[in-house]
Amino acid sequence: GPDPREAAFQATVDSEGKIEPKDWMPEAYRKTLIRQISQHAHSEIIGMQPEGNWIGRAPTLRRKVALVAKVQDEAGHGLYLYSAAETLGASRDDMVDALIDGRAKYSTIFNYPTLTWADIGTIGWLVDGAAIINQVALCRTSYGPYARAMVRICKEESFHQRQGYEILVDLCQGTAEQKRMAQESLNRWWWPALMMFGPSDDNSPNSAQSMAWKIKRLSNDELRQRFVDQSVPQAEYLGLTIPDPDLKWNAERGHYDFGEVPWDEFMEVLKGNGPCNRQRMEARRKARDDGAWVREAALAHAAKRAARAEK
Ligand code: FAQ
Repeated sequence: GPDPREAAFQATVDSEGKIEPKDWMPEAYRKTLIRQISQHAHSEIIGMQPEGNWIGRAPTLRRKVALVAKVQDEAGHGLYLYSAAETLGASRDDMVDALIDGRAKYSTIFNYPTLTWADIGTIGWLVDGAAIINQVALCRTSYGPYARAMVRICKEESFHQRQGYEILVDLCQGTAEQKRMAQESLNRWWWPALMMFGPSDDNSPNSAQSMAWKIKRLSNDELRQRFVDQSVPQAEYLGLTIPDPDLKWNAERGHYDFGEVPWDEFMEVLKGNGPCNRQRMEARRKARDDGAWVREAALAHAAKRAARAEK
C-alpha cells in the first residue's frame, strides 16, 4: 500500500509547513531539489563572469565599488546555495564536478556577452529583476533551508537591481549616444531575460510535480507575465522601446500581451551553443585549476595539525 510517511510528508506540504533536512522526504523530492538548487548555485557562480568583465572598466570609482560589491554578493549567493544543497546530502565536490564536466545546467542568460557598459545596467535591471520575481516566489518554497536562503538573497538582489536601473537612468538622461547605447543593450537582452523563466508551461517537464510539492509556487508563464508587466512601465520611464512589436496592454486580461519567445535560440543555448558557453566553462575550469594549490596546501596543513595533535 502507499507509504504512510509519504502521506505525512504531503500533509505537511499541503498545510504550508516546511520540510527540514532531517525530515523524511520522497527520494524524487530530494533529487529535484538538489537539481534545482545546484543549478541555481552554478548560475550565481557563472553569473559573476559577464559582469566581472567590466570591473576594470567601470566609468567612475562609485560605479566600480558598487559593481565589485555586486559580483562579490553573487559568489556569496552561490556558496549559500551550495550549502543548502548539502543539507540534502549532496556533496560540494560532486556538484562542482558536474558543472566543470558540463553535466550540470546553469541559467542560459549568462551565456550572452557584455559588449558595452550599458549591459551592466541592463543586467541589473532585467536579469536581477527577473531573478527577484522568481526568487520572491521561492521564499515560500516547501524546503526550509532553500526558502530561508531566498529571503536574504532577495534583499541583496534588490540592491543589485537598483544599481543597474540607476546606470540606465543616467545613460538615458545623458547624450544621444548614451541613450542609443542603452537601447541597443535592451534590444539584445530582452528576449534572453524572458527565457530565464524556463520553457512555457505546456513544455515544462518538471512543473506539475514541483508545483504539487510546492517547490515551485508559480508557473514559468505566470512569473514571465509578472516580469513583462513590471518591466513595461520601467522601460517607459527610461524612454526606451522594448523590442517586441506584439507587446500591448490587454485591458480584458489586465496584463500585457507579448510575442513568442524565440524558443529555438533557448534550446541552442541550453545545448551549449550560445555565444559564450565555451568561454564561460573554460574560465571556470581555469579558476578551479589555478586554485588547486590552495586547496592542496590547506589539506596538507590540516593533516599536519591533526598529526601533531595526535602526538
Ligand atoms: N537556463 O521543467 P522546467 C541568478 C532547464 S538568476 C538553463 O521548467 P524547472 C541571479 C531546467 O532546469 C538565475 N536551464 O524546469 C544573478 C530543466 O532542466 P533539467 C538562476 C533552464 O526546474 C543575477 C529543463 O530546462 N535562477 O543567478 C532554464 O521546473 C545577475 C526543463 O525546464 C534560478 O536557477 C534556463 N533559463 O524550472 C546572478 C532559479 N529554464 O530537468 C548573477 C531557481 C529551464 O534537464 C547576475 N530555478 N531550464 O535538469 C527555478 O526556479 C527553476 O529551476 C526554473 C526552471 C524556473 C529555472
